[in-house]
Amino acid sequence: MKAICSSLLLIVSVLTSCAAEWNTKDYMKREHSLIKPYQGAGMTIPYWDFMGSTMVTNNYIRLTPDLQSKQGALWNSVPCHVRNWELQVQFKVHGKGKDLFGDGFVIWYAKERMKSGPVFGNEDFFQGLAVILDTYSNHNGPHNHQHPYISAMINNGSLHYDHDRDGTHTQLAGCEAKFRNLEHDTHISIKYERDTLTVLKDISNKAAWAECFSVKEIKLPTGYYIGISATTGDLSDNHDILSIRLFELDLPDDVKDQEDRSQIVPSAAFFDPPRARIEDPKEPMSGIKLFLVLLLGALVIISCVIGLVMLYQKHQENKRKRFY
Ligand SMILES: [Ca+2]
Repeated sequence: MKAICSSLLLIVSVLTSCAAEWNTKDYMKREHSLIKPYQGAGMTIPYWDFMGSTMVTNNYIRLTPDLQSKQGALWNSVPCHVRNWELQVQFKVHGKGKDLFGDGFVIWYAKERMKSGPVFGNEDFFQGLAVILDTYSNHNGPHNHQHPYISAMINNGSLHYDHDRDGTHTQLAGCEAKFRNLEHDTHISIKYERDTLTVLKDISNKAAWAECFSVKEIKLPTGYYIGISATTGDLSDNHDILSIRLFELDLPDDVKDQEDRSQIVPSAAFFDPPRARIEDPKEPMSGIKLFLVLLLGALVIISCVIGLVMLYQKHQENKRKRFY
């Protein structure tokens, strides 16, 4: 009897611990995730739409091929109502270019979807979050960081993404990440938990996340869409997405649970201090301009000398006249 009781107790305790574990588990949301096999019936992907140069294969979704002037995007068709989430994306950026390649891709959590535009294939003045994996430095002058570079931007629809400065004037934070042309798998994780945005990378084949940056006091509403877009310009790369996984983070004590988060305007309390906007140095005087300036100077001097000589001659003449 005692043995039965204790074994029953054991079973119950195992069951309750399982249940406890289950409660705190983070759930993958199938409707916001994209894993192999991608295709449903025919050419469609359940819960996802694609546009531009995007091409679906059995093993990856190619947003752009390694060709000039391409734009592609992939958008979740279901608005995301999860309050605390983690988005993990496996990607591969690769191409023929050794030193010259571009432009990069962006992971979006945005109000509007399927809008092509100048910000890595998506519209400018967007509303929401952009996590930008920029492979090409558009800025001519020195940067205080190297490329490829991962950064985040929060926009309420009023900010312009400035390609010429690689978005450094509107970024929350950023980190360098050499994720291009690697043999091993490369992943990024975007975590939005208790109004803190954390970006992690797993690109060094260690099967471990390394923090890129973490920013507190980020306000994002529920009901936006997850998307990924990429572009090539004069320079190019294959921008491939292998999987997207969205996990709901279960935080039972979170205040967000009681709050209506659907009407929040995207905002951030802290931004990176803008890099000093140093104007590009003035161009030195060109050869022809310098020649003309010197010629003008010489002409002025010559006419002065001629004038003086003439004055002197007239003076001498007057002197002679007085003698006779
Ligand atoms: Ca760039």
